[in-house]
Amino acid sequence: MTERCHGDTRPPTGPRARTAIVLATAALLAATGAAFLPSTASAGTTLGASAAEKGRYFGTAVAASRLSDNAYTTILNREFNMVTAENEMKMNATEPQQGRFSYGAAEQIVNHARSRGMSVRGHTLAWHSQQPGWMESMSGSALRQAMLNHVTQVATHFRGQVVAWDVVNEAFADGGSGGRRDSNLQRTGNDWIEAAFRAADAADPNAKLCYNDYNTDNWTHAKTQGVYNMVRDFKARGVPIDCVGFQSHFNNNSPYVSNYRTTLSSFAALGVDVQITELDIQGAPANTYRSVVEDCMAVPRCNGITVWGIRDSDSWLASQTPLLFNSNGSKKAAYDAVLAALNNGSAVPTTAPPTSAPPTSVPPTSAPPTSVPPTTTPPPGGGCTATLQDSTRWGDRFNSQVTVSGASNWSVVVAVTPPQKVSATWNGSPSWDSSGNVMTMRSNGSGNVFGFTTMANGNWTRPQVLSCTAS
Ligand code: G2I
Repeated sequence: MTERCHGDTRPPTGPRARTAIVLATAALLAATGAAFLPSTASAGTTLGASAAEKGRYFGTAVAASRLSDNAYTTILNREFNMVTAENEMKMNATEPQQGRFSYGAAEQIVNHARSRGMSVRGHTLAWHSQQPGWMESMSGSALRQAMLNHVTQVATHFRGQVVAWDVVNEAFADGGSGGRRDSNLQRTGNDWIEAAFRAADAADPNAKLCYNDYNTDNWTHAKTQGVYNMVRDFKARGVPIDCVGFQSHFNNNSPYVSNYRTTLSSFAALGVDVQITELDIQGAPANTYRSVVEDCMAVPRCNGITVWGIRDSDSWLASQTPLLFNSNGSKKAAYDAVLAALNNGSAVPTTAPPTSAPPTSVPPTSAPPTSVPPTTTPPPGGGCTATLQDSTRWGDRFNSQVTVSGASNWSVVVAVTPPQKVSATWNGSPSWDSSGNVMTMRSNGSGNVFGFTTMANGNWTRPQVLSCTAS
């Protein structure tokens, strides 16, 4: 069994080393019981901030071609802290000719996201659809080799930049069989999926590796059960799988059903994270969006939700108006329902840091976050004061909150200690120095309290406020 730290950018270690860390953490959890934070309502004002306050993410699919649209990027940068490339990391985009890789459009998205403190989900390494022409006509061991080489090359290229990969997408058949979908990849042998996971594991040991599919939301469906049995088998045999993605394209033919929560929690009970990866709902009924978010928030291992586009006009199903923003960029009723459900939801369990990497400067979680005194920027003269307060801590990361006083337009410089990395921010506009360790956060009209998530990467030193400048 292997497991990865969400957003972990440490250099790869051997699978066995990771196993030891996870077993130690699991043993600790089992001994102490999962420590749930009280489900008090929080008051995030954006989707990403509200999700991050609960230890989760809220993401969207992004098309590189839309990054030049100012209305689009304004919403993207304000609301989301996870990004999936809608098409740019698919096999036909990244290896258009065999052995010749092309990453330009994908990198545009990755750079846009990561330079603003958002994380990236990779979609997708192996799929029967959107294959490049040269691959579509291949079969047998040549195809198997080409697929594995693709997985290895692409996962290696993005190592450290992608927190989770949809390693294999949509490999199960629709209908009542519960079996695999016929495809050129499937015809290379039933073990093609686990081979892809092992190749991805070798290429990027720290990324979370997911199986992703659609119409797997209804617990009673044969397809859902087929995927469940595969994941159970993988966990039993030590195939390196960390997460299952539920696309959750809901429409009149494939509606949301109330056993969705059972589906999420049943998969999570197998020892994988679950993520909602491509959410859209025909007509965007607020109640259905609320139910979906509540279901995720009720499952501790449901660690993030991604909607498949920002505005209705960005959707692959634009005529169904299935998203959270109108085509003019205004928030829909479904947006308010989602934000409220995030703010009312439970935080994921807190866990002690892995025992193999003890905290260096902060005592373990037996001391509640609020008992640590806040630090205030010492140097006066900038025209404002910034006070950093510890917030929630998880096994691999922690949140900090900074309160600014003395100015309504400000910029605050914060430093983290390598190998720490900031993986998400909210209520401000961040920029970074070339080391990636020093973040300048500017006010963006969201008030005078901003926050950020730091991946500890083994170092639990509290981030430092270096300056506060009124502007
Ligand atoms: O079909 C919805 C999603 C189902 N799950 C897997 C996802 O990867 C898939 O995304 C969609 C994209 O949203 C579409 O944008 O995948 C489609 C292709 O399977 C994407 O459509 C393609 C068109 O078919 C192409 O003609 C077009 O060139 O988008 C391309 C880029 O705009």
